[in-house]
Amino acid sequence: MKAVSSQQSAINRKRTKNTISFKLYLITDRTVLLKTPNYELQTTNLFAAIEEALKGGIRAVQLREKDLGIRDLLKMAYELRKITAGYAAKLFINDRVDVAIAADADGVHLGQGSMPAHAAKKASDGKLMVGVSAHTIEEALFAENDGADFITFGPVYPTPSKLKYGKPVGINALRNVASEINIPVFAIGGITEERINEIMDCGADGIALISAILGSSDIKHTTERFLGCIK
Ligand code: 3NM
Repeated sequence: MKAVSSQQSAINRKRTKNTISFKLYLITDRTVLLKTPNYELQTTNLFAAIEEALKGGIRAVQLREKDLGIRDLLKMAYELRKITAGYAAKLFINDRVDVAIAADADGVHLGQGSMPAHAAKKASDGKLMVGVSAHTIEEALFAENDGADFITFGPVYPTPSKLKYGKPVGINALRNVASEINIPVFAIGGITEERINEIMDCGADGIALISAILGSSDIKHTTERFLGCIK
């Protein structure tokens, strides 16, 4: 096999990293929305909240409503597909490759208990983009070698929904993963506006988040501020 020079591998790395067109990845959670202080004034439901984020510039949304049965999830996926398409935004479905295919989503986001990345690619005839949640360098390397298009890595900071899994991974682990992994790395977990610079300085390619946007009292403007800081 032909040896690849270090310059060539740097070019390949850059090319791979360029395949993801977004830097901010919004994940849905109806329960966060319900805790927003004045939520009835700003958003009557999740779709309205997502549309506010899209107006603010979000171009990637992951539907992640783990308590829903397949039919309710599919209904939400159809509706979100319509809404995101209106803004040329990507739609990902958490865990369910079948729902992603049925709803014409752009991709699927897989957890460590989901079908592995190579199988999601095969099941979708290579049509779905595949994101994988990784929490260790080993999981990140596995996802990359298994055909994932990008990973989320976290939780970087403490975040209520993940406290049961123990200590957050922290920024040193994020820096290490971002330097070792050739596919894009999205930092996740407890990310607020104040933490964006620290995260991006670690070499992350983007940020994935729920509450800093969905829990905000002004979703559109918060999204705009996030995007302004990431650029
Ligand atoms: N996955 P927030 S952390 C859904 O570490 C999710 O894989 C995580 O929510 C992981 O932005 C997380 O409100 C929660 O902290 C992200």
